[in-house]
Amino acid sequence: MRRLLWVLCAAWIAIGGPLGASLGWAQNSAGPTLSKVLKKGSVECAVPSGTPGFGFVDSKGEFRGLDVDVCRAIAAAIFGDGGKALFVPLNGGQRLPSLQSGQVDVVIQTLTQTQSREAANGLLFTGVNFYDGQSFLVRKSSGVKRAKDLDGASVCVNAGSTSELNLADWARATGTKILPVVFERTDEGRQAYDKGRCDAYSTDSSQLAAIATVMQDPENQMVLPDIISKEPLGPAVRQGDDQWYEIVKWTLYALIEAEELGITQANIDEKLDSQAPQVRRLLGKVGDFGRFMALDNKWAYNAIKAVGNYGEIFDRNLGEGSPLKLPRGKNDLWTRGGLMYAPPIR
Ligand SMILES: N[C@@H](CCC(=O)N[C@@H](CS)C(=O)NCC(=O)O)C(=O)O
Repeated sequence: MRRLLWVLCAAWIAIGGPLGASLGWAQNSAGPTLSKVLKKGSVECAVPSGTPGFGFVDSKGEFRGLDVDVCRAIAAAIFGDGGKALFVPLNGGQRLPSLQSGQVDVVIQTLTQTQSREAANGLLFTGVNFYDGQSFLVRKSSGVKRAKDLDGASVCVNAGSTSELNLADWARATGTKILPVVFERTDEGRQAYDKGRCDAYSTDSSQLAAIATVMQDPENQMVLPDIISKEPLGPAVRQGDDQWYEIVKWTLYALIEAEELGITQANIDEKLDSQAPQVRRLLGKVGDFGRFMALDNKWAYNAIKAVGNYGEIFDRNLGEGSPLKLPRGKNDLWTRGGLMYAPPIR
């Protein structure tokens, strides 16, 4: 039996593998979404527009942020040009319908991966680009130090978000009396809190740290240390186009893998001469990893060259190189105790 298995396995490797690749078992012609993207010459991404660190428009009118850069990486993987990313700002409740209707090709808008967002909405999450958790923003002058101090408080929250649901769950589970004040538009909820309409504002804690900086009195803002939920944020695509799902998924993984392999935006051209097999595969020196997704074999090279590796993207937008200075924490590589782990590109 063992011998038979060995023979079958050897036969598959000898014949099936190479034959599969040469016969094109690998899907290497453009599927529906990639064809559409190639035809219009751009990738349209729903991204945040008013959340420093994740997605916002800077003083020069340029979109910046972690989610924005992941979109640029996808555009670069496809076109060799991060400038082919188009950004579509939406309110929280519009994010899922925008995919269903075909308005955008991918949503990368601080979107939490949940079971029902996939199963009930015909979507697929392609991975996690930021591990977050929900908390509360309060005014220091209110004296509130912990979530339990919020008993009887009004809390501004946005509709169409997991934040709204988590708040209700948390209030029920802890027996805390909360008055939720729900807003359709992302900016309205925040402004209402800023104007004193609510005692607290609740959403993902890293977003709170970011928006605290743009409140009227940033010094008086405090994010509570209590984390009431798990918010794995990441890109989502429509179900039914496996190739597009793979392109978005593996582009994100390529950015994470690049960090693990020490490939940066600055040294990537030197790394083209590396003899390390993993580096050579990632950068398209060997193998057909791009072509398997109907892309150029330099897909990952182009993505990394355009925006840097995951660590560089984090640092520039949210970490030490940004005004927010958020710690890497769970978003560090698995080799340093974090959760960022890319399956092998081979
Ligand atoms: N991550 C949570 C909640 C936080 C969130 O992403 N909020 C929405 C608004 S409801 C948003 O897009 N914020 C960023 C922005 O548009 O600037 C979710 O997926 O529902």
